[in-house]
Formats: sequence, C-alpha cells, structure tokens
Amino acid sequence: MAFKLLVIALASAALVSAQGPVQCEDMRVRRSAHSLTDSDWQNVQRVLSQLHRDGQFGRFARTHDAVFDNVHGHSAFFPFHRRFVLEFENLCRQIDPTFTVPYWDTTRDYRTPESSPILSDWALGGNGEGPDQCLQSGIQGNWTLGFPNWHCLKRRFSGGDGTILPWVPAELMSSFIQKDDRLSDFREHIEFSIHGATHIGLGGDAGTRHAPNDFFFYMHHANIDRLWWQWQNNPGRLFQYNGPGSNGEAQLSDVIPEDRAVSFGNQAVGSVMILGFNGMCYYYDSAPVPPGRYPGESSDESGRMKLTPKRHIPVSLSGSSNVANHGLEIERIHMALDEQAGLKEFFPKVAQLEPSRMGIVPHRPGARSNKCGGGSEYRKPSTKHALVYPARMAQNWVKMHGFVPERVEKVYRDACRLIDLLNNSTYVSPY
Ligand SMILES: *[C@@H]1O[C@H](CO)[C@@H](O)[C@H](O)[C@H]1NC(C)=O
Ligand SMILES: *[C@@H]1O[C@H](CO)[C@@H](O)[C@H](O)[C@H]1NC(C)=O
Ligand SMILES: *[C@@H]1O[C@H](CO)[C@@H](O)[C@H](O)[C@H]1NC(C)=O
Ligand SMILES: [Cu+2]
Repeated sequence: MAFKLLVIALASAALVSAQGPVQCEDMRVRRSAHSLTDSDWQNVQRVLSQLHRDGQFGRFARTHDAVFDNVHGHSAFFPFHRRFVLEFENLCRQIDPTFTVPYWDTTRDYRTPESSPILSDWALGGNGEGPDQCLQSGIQGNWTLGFPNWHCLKRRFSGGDGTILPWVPAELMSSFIQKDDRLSDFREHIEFSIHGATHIGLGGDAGTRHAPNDFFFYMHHANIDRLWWQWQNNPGRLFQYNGPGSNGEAQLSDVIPEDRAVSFGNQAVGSVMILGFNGMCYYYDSAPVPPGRYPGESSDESGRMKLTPKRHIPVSLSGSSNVANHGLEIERIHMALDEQAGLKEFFPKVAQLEPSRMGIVPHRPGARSNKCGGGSEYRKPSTKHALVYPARMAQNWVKMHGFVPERVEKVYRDACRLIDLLNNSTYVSPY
C-alpha cells in the first residue's frame, strides 16, 4: 500500500510540469447525488467499504484535521478542498475505474433536510442512534473509525427529534455567484452559509475537524467545488485568487496545504484553477463544461465550452441549483425587481438583463393578472412556495473556525433580508 501511495504522489507531482498546463485526455462527470439509483448507491458502498478496510478514511480525516486552520477562513478553502476531493476520488477509481464522487446540491433539501432522499437508508442513512449517536443506517451504517480515536461514526441532527434545522436556499447561492466580484467575499459567504449549515445540520463526525470520516463530506465539498466553478465562469474570474493566503495576501503560487498522510507534492494553487487541466479531469453535470483550451491568465474570456448544451441562459446567470428551473428563477426574480428595488443589489446581473434577448417578457405593471400578454409563460402559481429563513450558524462552529462573529452575523442578516424582499414580492421559489 505504501508503495502504491508513493506512486500516486509522484504521478500527481508530475502533472504540474514545467512546460505548462497539461490537458486531460479523459474527462469524468460528477453527477448529482439526487440522480443516483439504488444500484449506484450499492456500488458506492462497495467502493467505500474497500477503502474502509484499507484504513483510508482515517488517513483523509487525519489530514483534514492537520491542515484545518489553514484551509478554513482562508483563501485555500476552495483549492484545498478541490484537490482533496480529487485525491479521494482517484483512490476510489483504483477500485472502480468509473467511480466519481456524486455532488449533493443541498439547496434542493433546504426546507426540511431530514426528509432528503440522500439521507434515506439506501443512501447516506439518517440520524445517529443511542446515547452515542452511532450511525446505524445507510452505506456507512455501524462503521467504526480510527481517527481521532476508535469510535463509531456519529450523526447528531441539529434540530432535535430527528430533524435538521433549515439549510440555505438556492436563491442565496445564485445571488452570491452573481454579486460577489471578489473571490475572498464569495469564499466567506459560502463558508458562512451553505458550507457551515450543512456540516452543522448533520452533526456528529460531520460537524468536526475530522468530518471526512463521513462520506457526506466528499459529496458536500464536490457541491461547494461546483459552486466555485460556477462563480469562476463569470467574466474575469477564472484565475481570481485573493484574500488571506498562507503568506500574507493569497497568490496563485501558494502551495496547497498538505500533510504527510495526504500529500499533493507541493502543488501550486494556480494549477488547480481550471477544470480539464493538470489532473482536474472532471466536470459537473450541471455546471459549465471545461474550456477546450487553456484560457489566458489575463483574458476575460471564460473559455469556449466544448460540450455545453445549447443554453437559453448565459453561464453568468445560471442558477446554483441543479433543478432544471434556472429560467424560471431568473424570470421570476426579474419581475420581482420591479416590486422590491432592494433586490437589485442581490441580483445585479438579472437587473442588467435585456429582457427581449432572453425570451423574457418585461414586466409591465398592470399587465400581470392571470395571463401575461406577449407570450410570456409566467403564471403566478396559486400556492406560494415561500422561502424559509436558514438556521443561525452554531456558536461552537464559529469558535472552532476562529471566525469573527460579527461577520458571520452580517452574512446571516443579509440572507434574511434577501428572503424578506423575495417573500414580500410576488416571487415564488421554483425550488
Ligand atoms: C447496524 O446494527 C444494528 C444493530 O445491530 C442493526 O439493526 C442494523 O441493521 C445495522 N445496520 C446496518 C446498515 O448494517
Ligand atoms: C413570508 O410571508 C408570509 C405571508 O405572506 C408569511 O406567512 C411567512 O412567514 C413569510 N416568511 C418569512 C420567512 O418571512
Ligand atoms: C416585508 O413585509 C413585512 C410585513 O408586511 C414587513 O414588516 C417587512 O418590513 C417587510 N420587509 C421588507 C424587507 O420589505
Ligand atoms: Cu473542510
């Protein structure tokens, strides 16, 4: 095993060769966890059980714990987790060459997370049981893990009575993706909302520094990676890297934090920025497909998307959720902007939208009763699918990360304001 690991380490160091970016020959697709069938989950279980027997879960949990303070609350948050999930995925592919980590778009389940199909018995399983909250259901049911000490894998849902407090809505993610022009803002917004909410919501091992003990971690971070890639695919952002780095202001030449147990061979952050190159040989079934050739670092071009299906909506406006409703979300937000001007700061790109180009019929006050004129497909549904407020981030989570509580609180209040504005308009969430 040790020899095998050494070979992997050497291979990944070689990927970042001196002669520049190396394009992937084969691209794998990461699918939505919501689209997995029972037999897909059985296969995931087979692969994970093998890794478990080899002690790999402990190795990854140990490394995440060791680098924790450098990869949360820091710019390395996105690149580290991108690289870390890939390392785990590559290991899984030694057992099943077709394996990819499914991503969990948790906004689909944010209202009542405990009823998510992903938490059913044939998938991740539900809440822990007994005084120790040991997980007894799902693909990791009754597992015993070795890091930080021998213990049963635990889950402790945040809401009590087997419930999980609400996570965050897709509309908030769409807002961050379009309004945050600086990566450091986007990173903080993601860490203080969807990232933390989901870890805390599941609780148990998932809520600790050794969260990779729970396979949930990889599915969640694949989704966070997908959101980063969506953000990156807006004009001028592909190579953006700033905020607190390993050595003052973050640089693309910073080395991705690593540990003896899981090492990336001193790989620079700059080498993992573009999917489809330097070993980042994957894409997501609901995010922009990687560019056909390596984009220039200074160029504004977000890359020609080789395999992109014909899109009605430009990439910069695509919603964050993989539910095929982006068009509806944008159309409805566009109409709501006329009713609540405060929404414009949350959705600046929708506000700039030229309606005729998008096939969206501009809202004319008075013209909207049952049927809008001009061929609009917008209908106000009879029951309002209202948004709900997310849960506040737990104090101990904020403390564990050394976050500034006031900054966390501000992100929370802004999220509630967005929800109020949408809730006070005719907006109906399609999710
Ligand atoms: C875990 O153990 C409990 C108690 O022995 C058992 O009822 C349950 O079916 C087991 N779960 C799995 C996934 O094997
Ligand atoms: C949204 O508005 C409805 C009334 O229109 C109210 O019942 C509901 O509590 C509101 N939701 C939030 C999150 O404020
Ligand atoms: C939304 O409506 C409620 C009740 O009408 C009001 O109290 C609240 O201030 C409104 N919020 C916003 C952001 O407009
Ligand atoms: Cu992490």
